[in-house]
Amino acid sequence: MRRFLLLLGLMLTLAACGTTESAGGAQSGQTLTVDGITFALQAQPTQTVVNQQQTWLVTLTDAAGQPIDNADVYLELEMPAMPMGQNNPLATAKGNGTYAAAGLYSMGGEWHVTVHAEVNGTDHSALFTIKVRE
Ligand SMILES: [Cu+2]
Repeated sequence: MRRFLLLLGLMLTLAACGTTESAGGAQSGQTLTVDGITFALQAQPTQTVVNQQQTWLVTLTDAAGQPIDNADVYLELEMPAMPMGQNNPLATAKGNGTYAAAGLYSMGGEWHVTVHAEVNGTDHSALFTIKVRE
């Protein structure tokens, strides 16, 4: 299963070019541009279900469309409705502007996923809203 997910991740990474939304709807692939940096967030599996281990793929590109590879990236997972404790998966650089983090949502409902990218000493962040199924 894990091997399959890794393979799937690779395929999604390759398919990500120019694709901001896929068949799974807005939450399987979202893009935001903040401070001239474009944050593309993809979840795997694309169907986001509570307490299911998943991978987030973040791809960073600069204003010229070039991948940003020198960032320190982590996610901040919060529910706007209630305090849920700290849940900040660290992302690992995969090359070509892509970073991968693993973790899970501990409750169904609406989550705010803030992607932090520290580039040359400055923190840039983009907030994504994700609906997690029970
Ligand atoms: Cu909650």
